[in-house]
Amino acid sequence: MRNIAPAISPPAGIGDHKPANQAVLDWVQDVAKLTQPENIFWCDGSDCENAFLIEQSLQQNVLIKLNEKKVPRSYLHRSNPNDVARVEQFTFICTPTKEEAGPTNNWSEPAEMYLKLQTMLKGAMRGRTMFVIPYIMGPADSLLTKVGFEITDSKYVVLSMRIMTRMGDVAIKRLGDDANAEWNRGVHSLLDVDPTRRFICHFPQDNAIISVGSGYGGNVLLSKKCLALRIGSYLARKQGWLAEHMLILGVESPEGKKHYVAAAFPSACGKTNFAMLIPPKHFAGWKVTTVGDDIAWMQIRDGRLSAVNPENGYFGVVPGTSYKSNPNAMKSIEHDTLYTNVALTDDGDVWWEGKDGAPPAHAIDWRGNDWTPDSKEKAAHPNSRFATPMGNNPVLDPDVEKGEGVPISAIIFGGRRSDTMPLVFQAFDWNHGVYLGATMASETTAAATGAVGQVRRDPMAMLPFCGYNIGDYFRHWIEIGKRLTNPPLIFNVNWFRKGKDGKFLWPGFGDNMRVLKWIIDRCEKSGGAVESPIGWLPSPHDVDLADLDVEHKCIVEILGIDHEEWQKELAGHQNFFESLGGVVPEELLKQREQLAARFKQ
Ligand code: OXD
Ligand code: MN
Repeated sequence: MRNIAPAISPPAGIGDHKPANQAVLDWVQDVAKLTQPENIFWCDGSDCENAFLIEQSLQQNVLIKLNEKKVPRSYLHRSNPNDVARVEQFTFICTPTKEEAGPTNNWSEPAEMYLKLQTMLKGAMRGRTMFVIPYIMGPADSLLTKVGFEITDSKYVVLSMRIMTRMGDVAIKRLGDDANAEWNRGVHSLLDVDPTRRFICHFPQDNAIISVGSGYGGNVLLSKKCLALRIGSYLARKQGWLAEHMLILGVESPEGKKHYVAAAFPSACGKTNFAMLIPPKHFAGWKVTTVGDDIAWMQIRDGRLSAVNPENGYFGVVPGTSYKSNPNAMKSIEHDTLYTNVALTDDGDVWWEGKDGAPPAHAIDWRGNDWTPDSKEKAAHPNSRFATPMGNNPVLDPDVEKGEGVPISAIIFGGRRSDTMPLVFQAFDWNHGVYLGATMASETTAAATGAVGQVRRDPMAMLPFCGYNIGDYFRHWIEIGKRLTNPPLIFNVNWFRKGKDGKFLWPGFGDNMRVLKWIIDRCEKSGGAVESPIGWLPSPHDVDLADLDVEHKCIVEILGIDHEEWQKELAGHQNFFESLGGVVPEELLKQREQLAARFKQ
């Protein structure tokens, strides 16, 4: 199998960076005793370690080197075709009681799951190298920053973690030698990449994760979905902050006035595009900068929410990325990038559906087969990915390393909805905003295995990522609101509404700046809006539509609401709340009643 590779023997000075912390040493010994690797490689995240691991990965066919002139210092990895997305059905929250995991998570009793996983891990790393990766999530000097260690038998994981996290000494230093310090224990083994032996398990009470049987990023870069969101959300509730599936962007006006906005969209709904947005010509002088494209950790500071991006890189969906859709992403992935499951052209370049220019006459597809434009199969997998350091982003926000984070003026919720949801509207207040987040829905995408295009409720885009009972999560949001003296305004957006002809009503991408500008106007108390049953709606003249080539009737349609569709939506909210079996807080049930009543007025 392409991603399972035999042990490597590093030269002296590489792979021997053992930390002093006894708790880490004991844990690593325990895992080694169980998995029986050929050797242990202690990572330090240095350039020479990286060069060594890349060389070994090339020799063992874990990586393919790309054309140095076209995509310098970049590589292609092909995963096992059975292993290309997150596996929500095999993702578990293992808490002492089922109630703690709640109605939206798969649950297992911790002792039972530990036993099952230990049985699978017995001798699993025989003949392989076991890597120990120290990393931090968050800026080096932030109070929110967390230390993690990931054990893995995959070089691809080590190389990806070096891009996606701040890895090495910075973590060892931050942890220090206190054996009781808080840190996350992550164990990953590819096993034999068999979907029937694939489990992604979280033990929030132990601050521990065990992931087996997969090599796909979302399942195995344990820093990301597992620590920063599932364990992170559990810690956040305990410690009084928020761990959210949100991008963070900065918007600066030509006069130099800056706001930060956090936005929760489900997987593969354009968070990376929105976080790197280039305003249209009409908005000359406006600047959008990226703090993060996937995860926000937010704490209360001076009565406001203040956000940091815990990650160090972007793990983005490749298909559809082009100079037209996202020039900043294209510039970010032109060098020093690790690609997974895209197509390889005959001149060693990468290609995917939706890239600028004509398709190549011949390529090798993501499975390693010959491909031509006449092929029935896609050249790149729909969930093929890039991993690229955030330092590559030409519009990286200058405050991305600021430990205290950036102050959030607005929170946006949004999903992929063909109907019902208007382009944008504003919640009446915090609890109404929490309701908008809690009832959010979106059409499913290729980021997780399963049917694509089905509408499902995905509260705060956290359905697959909330590490505890969703009812308690809603309650935590309501409690946070009570502690904010200057709360962000809350909005809902939908770039994906379609007209009767099945065509998108809104061009999206850079033109989303027009919506962002209205949101900023509302934060500045200068933007107009009309009151509607669902919240504050802009009328066409409240949104700057200059130079926009969209028919007025489409604008009216996308900004408006259809009362019949909303009756169905209301029933959908009720069904969803009922499906959660009584965990939904009173405050949100009341919001639903008030919404229904407003439609009757
Ligand atoms: C991601 C996801 O990879 O949400 O960010 O699936
Ligand atoms: Mn995501």
